[in-house]
Amino acid sequence: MEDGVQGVAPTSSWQDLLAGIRQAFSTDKVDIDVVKLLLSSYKSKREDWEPYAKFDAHRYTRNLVDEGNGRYNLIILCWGEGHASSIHDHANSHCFMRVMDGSLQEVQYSWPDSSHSGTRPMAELATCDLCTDTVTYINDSVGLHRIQNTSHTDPAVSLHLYSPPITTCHTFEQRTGRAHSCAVSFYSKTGALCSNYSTCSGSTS
Ligand code: CSS
Ligand code: FE2
Repeated sequence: MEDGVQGVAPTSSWQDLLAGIRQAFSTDKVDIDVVKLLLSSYKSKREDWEPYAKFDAHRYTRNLVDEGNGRYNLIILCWGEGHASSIHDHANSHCFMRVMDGSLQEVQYSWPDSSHSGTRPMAELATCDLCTDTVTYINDSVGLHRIQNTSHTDPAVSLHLYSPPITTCHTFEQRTGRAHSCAVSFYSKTGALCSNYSTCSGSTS
């Protein structure tokens, strides 16, 4: 495993991580660096998160780990080979992410220019390859993004923390910048499958 923050090997257990996050969100003030450090400090063991890692053959899944007293949601996302999200915002929430297995690619975009709304291709800001154990952060001031598992042979799993919890976001058409409102849902909650699943992952145009 690669070293964690500033060359220090991760030491925290899954229980430490869950308790540390609960503590970090015990007040309304979110310290982004503290949460990133908590996620980096976790020494990943597959048996901790695998009970939540439920895959679908056709699209990525969102699996609720912890409702976080209503202040945040901790979610395991499962990405089959070639699966991708739409370009999306984060509904004014913080979005923290750690890759638990495999690799993912993040492509960041700027917000569409409102004076050309719905008529111009979206501008790419950056592309990052996120290997196992990478921790990243985004919010709406940073921009929009798409996450994708570009591998044709390996699945990927990532742990996401959204605060406040996201129930509705916007997806964006890459070719036009046109936005659509989208309700998000869970494929499973604390290990039990849900019905009526929707990821908003359909629009990749
Ligand atoms: N925001 C997407 C995943 S990429 S951060 C989602 O929660 O479905
Ligand atoms: Fe996202």
